[in-house]
Amino acid sequence: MAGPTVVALAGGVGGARLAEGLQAHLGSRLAVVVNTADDCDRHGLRVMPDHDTVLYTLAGVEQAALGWGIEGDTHAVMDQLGAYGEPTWFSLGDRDLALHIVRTAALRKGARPTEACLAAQRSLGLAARILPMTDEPVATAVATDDGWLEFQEYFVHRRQAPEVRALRFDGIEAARPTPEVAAALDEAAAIIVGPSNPLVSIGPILAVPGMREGIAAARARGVPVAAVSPIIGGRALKGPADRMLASLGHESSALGVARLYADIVDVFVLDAADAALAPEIEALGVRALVIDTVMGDDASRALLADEVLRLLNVVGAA
Ligand code: FO1
Repeated sequence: MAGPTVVALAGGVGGARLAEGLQAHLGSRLAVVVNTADDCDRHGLRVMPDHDTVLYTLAGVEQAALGWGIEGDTHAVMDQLGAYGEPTWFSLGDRDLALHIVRTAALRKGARPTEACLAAQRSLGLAARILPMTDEPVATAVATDDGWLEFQEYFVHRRQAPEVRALRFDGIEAARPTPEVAAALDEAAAIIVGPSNPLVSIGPILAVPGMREGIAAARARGVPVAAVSPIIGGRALKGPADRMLASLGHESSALGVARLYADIVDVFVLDAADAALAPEIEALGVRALVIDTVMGDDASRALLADEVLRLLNVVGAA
């Protein structure tokens, strides 16, 4: 390991894109802790969407337009599954399925999810490590006017249409950070909360018993912790975070998100569009850093990562 570790917490697409910028600077010094509460069984295979979104993004093969899945993937298996009467609303590409087949086989032989995921990362030649937040099963359930829904039923099948009335992370009480996550937090030189959904992507990670304590212990050792706002101008760049914040009683703004993180971060990074919120964020006891956070392309992702690392005084390997 060339130098200290930077630990990023990430969920889906937004967090994956910042992780890509961080990997460009840090290589094997980056560990990305990912949410596993979106994981699901499809056609008898274990799918880990947030891990896989970060995996494909760090490998540079993700579907650029969508953020998940593999660019140029085909869907012959999905089409044939439909012919056998299987549901096809959760679309799995042929190349994506290869990962689910290999990972499910490893799990059946007794491997931990972390071990199966690290093996896939090595196969794809990743420099950074992607660490599932826990190896115990955790599943997000979403309360709507149609009752409790499994996460992918809400997110994909219902296209995030229902208003979210409450969230549940089933299994969270029995979950613990993996040994790999605990070690990464112990050796962290900086911790970065990515611009992912604070409620259903970062929320489950922070809800793992012991996770907040691990972050607090790092801070007590002087490790800087920063969060990047996923909300810009009151809107989420992608996904339902803005509506979910509102329907669950939070302010749908960078300030609303800062309030959720105020007890675990030293710095809150917000977009120039929200500069006016900086004084109220600083009133929370958090330093507000205003920069251009919209990561349109690889260059801007690396730039945001560079800014955040400079802010955290962690000089990139480059
Ligand atoms: N999102 C969709 O909106 N439609 C899909 O059909 C879909 C399939 C899919 C397959 C594998 C995978 O890793 C992710 C997939 N996603 C799909 C995205 C996924 O629902 C979200 O990325 C996360 O669960 C939310 O962060």
